[in-house]
Amino acid sequence: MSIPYVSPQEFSAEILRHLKHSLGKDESHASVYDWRMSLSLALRDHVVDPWFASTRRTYEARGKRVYYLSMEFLIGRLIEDVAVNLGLDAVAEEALSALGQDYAAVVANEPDAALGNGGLGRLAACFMDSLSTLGIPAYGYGIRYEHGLFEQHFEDGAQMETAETWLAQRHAWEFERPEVSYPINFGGHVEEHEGKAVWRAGETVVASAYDTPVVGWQAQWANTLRLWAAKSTTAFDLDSFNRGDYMAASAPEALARTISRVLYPDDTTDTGKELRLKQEYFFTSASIQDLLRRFLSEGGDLRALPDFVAIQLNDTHPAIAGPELVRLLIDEHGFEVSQAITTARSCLAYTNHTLLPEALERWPEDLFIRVLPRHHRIIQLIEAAHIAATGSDIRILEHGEVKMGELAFIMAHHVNGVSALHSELVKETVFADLHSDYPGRIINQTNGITPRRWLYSCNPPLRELINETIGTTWPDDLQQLDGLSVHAKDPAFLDKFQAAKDANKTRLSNWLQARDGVSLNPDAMFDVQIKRIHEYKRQLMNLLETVALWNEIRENPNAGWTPRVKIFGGKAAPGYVVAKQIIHLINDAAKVINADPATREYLQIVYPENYNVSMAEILIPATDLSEQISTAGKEASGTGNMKFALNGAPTIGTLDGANVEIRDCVGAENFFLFGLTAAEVTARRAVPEYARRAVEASPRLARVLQQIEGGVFSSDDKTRYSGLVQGLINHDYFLVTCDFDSYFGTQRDVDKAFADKQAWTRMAALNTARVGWFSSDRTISGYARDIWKTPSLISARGSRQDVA
Ligand code: RUG
Repeated sequence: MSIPYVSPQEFSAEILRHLKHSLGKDESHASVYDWRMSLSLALRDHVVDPWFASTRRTYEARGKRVYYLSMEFLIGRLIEDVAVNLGLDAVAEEALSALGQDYAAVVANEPDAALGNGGLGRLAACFMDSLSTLGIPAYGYGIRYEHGLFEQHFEDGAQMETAETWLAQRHAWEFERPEVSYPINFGGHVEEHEGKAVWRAGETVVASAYDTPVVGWQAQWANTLRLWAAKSTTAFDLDSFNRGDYMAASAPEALARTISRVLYPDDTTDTGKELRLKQEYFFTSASIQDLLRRFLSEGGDLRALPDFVAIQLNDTHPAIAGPELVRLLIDEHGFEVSQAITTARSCLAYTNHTLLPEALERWPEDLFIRVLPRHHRIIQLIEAAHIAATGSDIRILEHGEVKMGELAFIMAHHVNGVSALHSELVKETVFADLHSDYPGRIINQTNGITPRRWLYSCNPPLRELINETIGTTWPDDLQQLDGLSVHAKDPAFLDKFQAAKDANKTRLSNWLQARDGVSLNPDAMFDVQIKRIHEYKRQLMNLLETVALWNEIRENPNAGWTPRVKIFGGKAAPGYVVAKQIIHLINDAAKVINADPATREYLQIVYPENYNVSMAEILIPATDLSEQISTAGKEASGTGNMKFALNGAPTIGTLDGANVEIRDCVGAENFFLFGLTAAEVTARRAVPEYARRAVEASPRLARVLQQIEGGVFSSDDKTRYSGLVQGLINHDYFLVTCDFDSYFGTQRDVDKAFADKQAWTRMAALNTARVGWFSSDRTISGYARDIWKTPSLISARGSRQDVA
C-alpha cells in the first residue's frame, strides 16, 4: 500500500467540507473545537482506505489474528499520531494555517483520552501502534469508559480529584457499531439439565461496540481498537414513565451504564470489588463472544481455534477469559471439559506486570459465586485438571478467594514478564511453584515504546537533527539511531543536539508560564520524575534529597552549585493515603524552598497538576535528568525510563526493571547508578531495625526528617507529617532510608557531570543513539515470534507518491 499524495490546498478543502457538512458550521463562526473536529474527521477519512484494505487482506490471508485484551488503553490525543503515521503532519499544519488557524492550538484542543492509569495502559497504546506498523492483524479490546482517569487539582498542596469528561464533546475518531452487541450475564444460578449445566442469569446488560481505527507508520496497515460500552437490554421502562415514576423509568439504563462509567483510579490494588469484577467480565466476555462470532462466520472449525486466534491478557484483569472461553466451548458448542480447557489454553497468553502481592487480583469466593456462578464451577474444573496433570499443590480457589494470577497462569500457554529482571523474579517469587509445574512457560518480553509518538512527534527539534544526520528511515527501524554514535564525538553535532534540548526546555518553560504562571531558569538542570505516586517509586526519597540539598546550599552558598529544577508529575490513587501525603509534602516543601532568596538561584521545585500523556510529551523532550529510583525488585519494567533515554536524558536510577537493560545498552558510564540491588534489598529487610539504623548512620538524613517532622514545611499544621516520618523510621518497607546516602552522593556526581556541558551533551546523545532496542516494534516482534506465531502481512514498505 502506498499513501496517496494530498496537497495542503486539497486538505484545506477537506477540512472545510467537514466544517460545513459534519459540523454544520460556517468558517466565520467556527470555534477551535469546530476546527479540531473538522481536522480530525478529515484525517480520519484518510485512515479508512488503509483500514479496509488491511481488513480485506486479513480475510484473504485467513491467518491468525491477535486479540489484545486490556482494561486500559491510555491513548492520549490522537490528531498528531494519525497525522504523523499518515505522513500528513506537515500538510495538515500548512492546510490549517492557510485557513488562518494555529495548528498547535487546534491540536491542543483535543482532550486526552485517559482510558488508563499509567504504564500498563500506555504500553497497550504503544502496542496498538506497533501492531499496525508491523502489519500484524490485531484487535485491541477494552472498555469505553465515560470518565477516564480523574483530573487532579491541588488545594493548598493537597490532591483533589474531579471526574474527567473526555466524552463531553464528540469523540472524532470512533465509529459507533450499534449492530455489534452482545448480552453479558451476571448472577443467578446454575441448573443441571440432562447432564448439562444451564446458567440462569439474574441480570443481563448489553455490550455495544465502538471502533477506532489505529493506523500504523506510513499507513501500511490499520487495525481496530474496539471498546465496549454497557447499555441496558431495555433502554427505557415506559410503564414506570406513564405512572410518573421517571427515576424508575430510567433506572435500567442508568444501572447498566454504571459498568462502563468509570475507570478505576488505581493501578496497584483491587478495589471496588463487585463493580470492578463486573467490568472485567463485561469486556472480556464481549471480546470472546466477538472473536468467536468472527471465527465462526468465516466457517472456522472450533477445534482449530488456536491456529487462528491468539488472545493476550494484559495483566490479570481479563483473566476470566480462560473460564469464559471454556464455558462457551462446553455450554454452547458441545466440547468435552478437557478438550475445552486444552483448546482455550492454546489460545491464551498472559502478561504479568507486577510482583506486588496486593496487585495480583484475588476475589472473595462468595462474591465471585454471586456474580459468576457458572464460571466458579468452571474454575473448579480447571483447577482439578491442573492438579491431575501436575500433582501440584497450587490452587486457584483457596482460603475463600479466587486467585486470578494463578488462574491466568494455569490457563496460558505462555506467561511473560516485562523486563529481563522482572521475568526472572516472576520465576523465583510470585510464580515459583507454578514455574516448576510448567517449566518453560514463563518467558520474557521487555517492554518498549513507540518511537512515532515518543520521539518523532513529541520532539520536532531532535527529529529534524536525526533526519539530517542519519536519514529519515529510523522511525520504524529504531536501531538505526546507533548511527548517531559516531557523531557523538563531533562538537558541531553536539552543539546541535544541545540546541534541540534547549529549544525543548524553552517550549516547556513557555508552556508552564502560560498555564501556571511558573518561570523556570532554562540554564538549570531539569531533573524530572513523572509517574504514578507510589511508595515503591520513591518520590519521597527524591524530596528528601531535595531538602538535604537545600540545607547544604544554605550552609555553603558559594560552593558553585549546579542549578536544578526538580520537576514532579503524577497522580495518587484517591484512597492511597500515604501517596497523597507525599504529594502534599512535595507541594509544601516547594512553597518554602522556592521562596528562599538564599537558594532560589540554585534550587526550584515544580509540580504541575494533572499530569497526563500530553504533559509527558512536553516534559520528556525537555528533561536533562531522568529519575528512575524505585526500590530494586519492585518496578516491573518502567517505560518512562525508555522515553527519557530516547529523548536524550541520562538516568539516575537503581538496578530495577528495564533500567538494567537500559544501562547495558547506553553503557555504565552514561548512567548514574546507585542503591541496593534486588538481592540486597531482600537481605536488608532481614536486618532488625534497618531503617532506624540507616537514619542514625546518616546525620544528613536525620536532619531532613527532623525538619519535616518538626513542621518546617507545614507551619500551619506542625504535626502533618509526623506519621509519614515515623512510618519511615519504623517501617520503611521500600528502603528509602537505606538508599538515601547513595542517592544523595550520586546526585552530587550528577552535579559535577552536568557542569561539563559538552561531556554531558555527549552522554545525552549516546543515550538517544543506543536505546533503539526499546522500540515497541521490537517488543511486538518478540510477542509475535515467541508467543502468538503471527507473521506480518505487509511485505515491504510502500513509498509516498510525492507529486511535484
Ligand atoms: O508498574 C508497572 C510498570 O513497571 C510497567 O512498566 C508497566 C507496563 O508493563 O506496568 C506497570 N503496572 C503494573 N501497571 N499496573 C500494574 C499492576 O497491575
